Amino acid sequence: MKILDGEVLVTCPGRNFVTLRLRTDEGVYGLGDATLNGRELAVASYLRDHVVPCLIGRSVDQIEDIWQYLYRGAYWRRGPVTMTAISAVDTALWDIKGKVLGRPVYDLLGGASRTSVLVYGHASGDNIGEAVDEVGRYLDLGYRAVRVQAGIEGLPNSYGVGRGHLFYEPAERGRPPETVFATGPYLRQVPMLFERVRNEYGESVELLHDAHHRLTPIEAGRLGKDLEPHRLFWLEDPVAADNQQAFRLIREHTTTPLAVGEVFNTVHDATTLIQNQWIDYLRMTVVHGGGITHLRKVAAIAELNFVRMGSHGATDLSPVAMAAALHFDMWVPNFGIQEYMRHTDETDAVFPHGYRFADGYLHPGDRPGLGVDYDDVLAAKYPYEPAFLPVNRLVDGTMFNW
Ligand code: CS2
Ligand code: MG
Repeated sequence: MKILDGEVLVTCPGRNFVTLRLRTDEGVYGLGDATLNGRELAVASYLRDHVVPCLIGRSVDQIEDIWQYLYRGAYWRRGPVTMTAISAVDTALWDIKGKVLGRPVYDLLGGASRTSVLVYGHASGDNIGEAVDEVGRYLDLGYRAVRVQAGIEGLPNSYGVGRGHLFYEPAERGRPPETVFATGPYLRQVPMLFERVRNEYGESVELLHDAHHRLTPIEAGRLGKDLEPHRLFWLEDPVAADNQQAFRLIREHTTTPLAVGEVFNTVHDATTLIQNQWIDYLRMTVVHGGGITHLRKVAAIAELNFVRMGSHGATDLSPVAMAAALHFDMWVPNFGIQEYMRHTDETDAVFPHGYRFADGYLHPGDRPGLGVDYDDVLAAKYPYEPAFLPVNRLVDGTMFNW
């Protein structure tokens, strides 16, 4: 069976999504998410202009060889645009293989290692009180793990704090917005937030927090230490992810578990972290981490170094990426937790899917392949709208995220 063509589909049912649909000469098609938040059209062009033309006529049986061809054959390796495009092709090929064989993708990877996938939701509030209330809302929905974020007192806006209930979207239409950050108030406030949450809801809920790369290593060490009494599942992205060495210092100062990796593209972004066991959870996911073919290798190296996987699952990852992550999570032996931000009804309608939430867990379903589809008619109602992720500055205007 050969690749006949590849369509790059762009739609905006509330936010932008790029999807690759590969069709075969025998009428089977597979889907891959190619969404890179705020940089969507760069991936669409890379796929359309540089990748899809090289795929026509290739055998869909050769998933590994096609991955190697696109990665090693391209001369220009790595980077989020390239790797998101490769991920989309790889995911679509796994979807096709599952459909051809009549099996869900997790079965092809080695079968289920668990009955379903533990997920965490996002409780956000403009202040501590609102965020604490929002945790209760998630517990009522059945979540067993909740990430908690609150706006920083005295600041007009803070990155990573969702607006409204249940949905979260950091990108904004038009030119990139700017958000401000104040380290001192943030470091004082976060331990108070988690003290309140623990007092209100007790010990059984798993709690997580995302620092969104805004601290220095020693600040992160202090935050981790201050959070120890509240027993977090993880502290995510304490520092900018470029410098893997930074995690050594954090590790030396705290037993709060550490997670990083949503912006990583290949294993080379994480080898020092993994080999030194400076992190507990690696947050790379299928869509930005080279597809299922690459991520399974990354997970194997992590497994041998006692690092567990904890896939990124924000709303800017489409239901195709969510499904791929869930199949991966069902199989991967060193699984930790899966992030799960709910998509809007409009998005769910464009991408009908088989995964289901119950009692704090998601199951990918047992449809052949990934179990996700794409509704062209609905998608056509939502044309692309330029949107950007915010730029972060300190209160005095300094660009940071060292
Ligand atoms: C966040 C993301 O989900 C997370 O952990 O860091 O929401 C991030 O802001 C977006 O995915 C960026 O596109
Ligand atoms: Mg994050």
